[in-house]
Amino acid sequence: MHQVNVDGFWMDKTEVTNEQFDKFVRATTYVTIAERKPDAKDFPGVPAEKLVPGSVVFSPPSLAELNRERVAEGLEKLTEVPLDDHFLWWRYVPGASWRHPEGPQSDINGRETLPVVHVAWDDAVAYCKGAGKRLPTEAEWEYAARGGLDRQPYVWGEEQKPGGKWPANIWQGRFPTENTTEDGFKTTAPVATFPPNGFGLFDMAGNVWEWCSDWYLPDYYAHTPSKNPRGPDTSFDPNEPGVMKRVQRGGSFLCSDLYCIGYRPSARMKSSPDTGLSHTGFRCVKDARPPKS
Ligand SMILES: [Ca+2]
Repeated sequence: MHQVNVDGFWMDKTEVTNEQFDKFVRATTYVTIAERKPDAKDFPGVPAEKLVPGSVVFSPPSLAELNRERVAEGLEKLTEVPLDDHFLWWRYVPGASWRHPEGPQSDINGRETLPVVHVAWDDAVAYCKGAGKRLPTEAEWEYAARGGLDRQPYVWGEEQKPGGKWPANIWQGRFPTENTTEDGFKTTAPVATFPPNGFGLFDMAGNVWEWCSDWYLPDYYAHTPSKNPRGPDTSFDPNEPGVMKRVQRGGSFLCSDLYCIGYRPSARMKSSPDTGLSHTGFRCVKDARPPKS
């Protein structure tokens, strides 16, 4: 923990919605990464028939399904889905994209006020640019999330569930197989469904993860410059060496206190910039004053 200062900035009150993203795409004919055919030279060794546009969708196995597979492989039955293997609940779905969040048969009709998902970092940057804004730095994001509170575990304060009510769209139940939807939502919620933080910003905890502009290094954040830290010049994730990653913040509807507790304002996440996921979105910021030239 250390103190940093950030210059004044404005931040979108909500995550960017499907409706907002749709307007941007119509105006610019922008095509998101999930909708583009993957380039063979970026995926050496992958057979041509597998190089199809798509995105990664949350698709948890049931314990029974998992055990059927394990028995077939001669492995012991499990009593819970293990939490150390995220490949168990993430699946690459051909045709999945922001327009088709669960795959080609799904669409966003009636989901106008839900946060846009399956947007890669480059897609988020393109949207912000088109809006005359930019992605927040990780430090800006955390400052904004805390909403004026000092060193509190949650963006709303100290108690996890004040007054017995969940103040954010996160996961209740045994992740990833049991979602009790105690907070009212199984997946994403319309933006601004839950109360805002002290700065009037909605969903700074939960709903969807939000891209930041910074590259990810595990130890950078503990030793940043004290003035307007902008992230390291390079990226390294010890869990996946060789894959450059950008920072994400805020947690999502999939964050459980049994697993990542990613909805705390101190929690960090990272993902490769070309990856869209069904729980990842973003919001933009704008400098309060143009920088002096
Ligand atoms: Ca969020």
